[in-house]
Amino acid sequence: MKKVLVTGGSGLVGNAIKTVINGESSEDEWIFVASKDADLTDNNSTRALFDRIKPTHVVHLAAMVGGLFHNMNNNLDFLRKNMQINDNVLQTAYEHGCIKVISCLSTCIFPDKTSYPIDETMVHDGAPHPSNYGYSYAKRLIDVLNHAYHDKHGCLFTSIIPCNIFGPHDNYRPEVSHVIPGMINRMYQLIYEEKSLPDNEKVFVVYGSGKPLRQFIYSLDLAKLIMWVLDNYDSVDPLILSVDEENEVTIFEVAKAVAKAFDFKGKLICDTSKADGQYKKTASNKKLRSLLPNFKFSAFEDAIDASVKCSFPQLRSGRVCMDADFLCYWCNFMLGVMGILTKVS
Ligand code: GFB
Repeated sequence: MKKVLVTGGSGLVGNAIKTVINGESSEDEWIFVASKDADLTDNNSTRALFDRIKPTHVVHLAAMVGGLFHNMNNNLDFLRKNMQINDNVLQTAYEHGCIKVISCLSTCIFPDKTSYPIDETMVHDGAPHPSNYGYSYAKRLIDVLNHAYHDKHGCLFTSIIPCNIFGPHDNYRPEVSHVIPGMINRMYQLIYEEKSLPDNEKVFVVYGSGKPLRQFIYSLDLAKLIMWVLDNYDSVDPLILSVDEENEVTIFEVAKAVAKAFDFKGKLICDTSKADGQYKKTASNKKLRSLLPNFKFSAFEDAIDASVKCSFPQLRSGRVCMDADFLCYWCNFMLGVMGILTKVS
């Protein structure tokens, strides 16, 4: 039986793992911790957490995260906070003899000037996009640390590299959020809070040109893949967890999918005074497909629809980033109704 510590357990991916586990019988023990349980930028607090939990395995999701605009304005904090968190967690996991640690990176860490599609061998081949160099270098260092712990102590510390993630329990705060929760929150405000205009005269603003391309993985699909990696992937080398290349969409197509989910009757326009960020970060999932050829990703529009419906309690309550148990119940109910909760085959 594994005793699995999930750091960042109250976030988007942490809650998705909780939702998937609720739907499965597992003999393993899972402990989800949030920043209120331990300050992982502090070494003693990290040690105290591991002394208390004594995990055999760690799914390390805790990090300072955010969308393009939050990264652009805070590269130093993203770099320093994430370096501290990652060094504390990996060193303490080593001191506790943890059998396996899976850390979560992101496809934004790859070089900006590169050939496509990107694959796992290209992590360190050049500078990342200037909008998120802080986050990117801190996350790249995890891969370096994983190899160093393996070389010196034989540790099985590995990493996954998801593409952009979205789903229930996301952070909707516009100033820090990623594009999908940011749009969901702004569309919600426009439809339900903006009373001065009839619906068909309302205008939704897409930040940037709408042309950048992104691959988006639904948090519940990612959760299932993380659980598969925990039991089946025993390499220190990183593994990209992304939808197929042909499922890449433009930011404007994302806006259209969100508008459809809200049944928005108004107009979509682009505000090119806002930054576009990286044009694309097209990632190959060939390695994943060689290991799990039949994995079925949720259809993008269905997942957007579910994410919009799951966001209502949070947005209606005005608490744009919370992780109350009520949400788990509401989302399980919604996801059950939409038949989204299925097993990895
Ligand atoms: O998810 P996002 O913020 O980050 O997406 P990245 C940014 C793209 O969406 C840009 C456009 O092209 C924005 O112009 N966009 C349109 C919006 N409307 C909105 C909105 O309401 N909010 C936001 N945030 N964007 C991040 C990295 O890059 O990807 C992070 O900076 C992390 O470190 C994350 O890796 C997964 O995809 O550009």
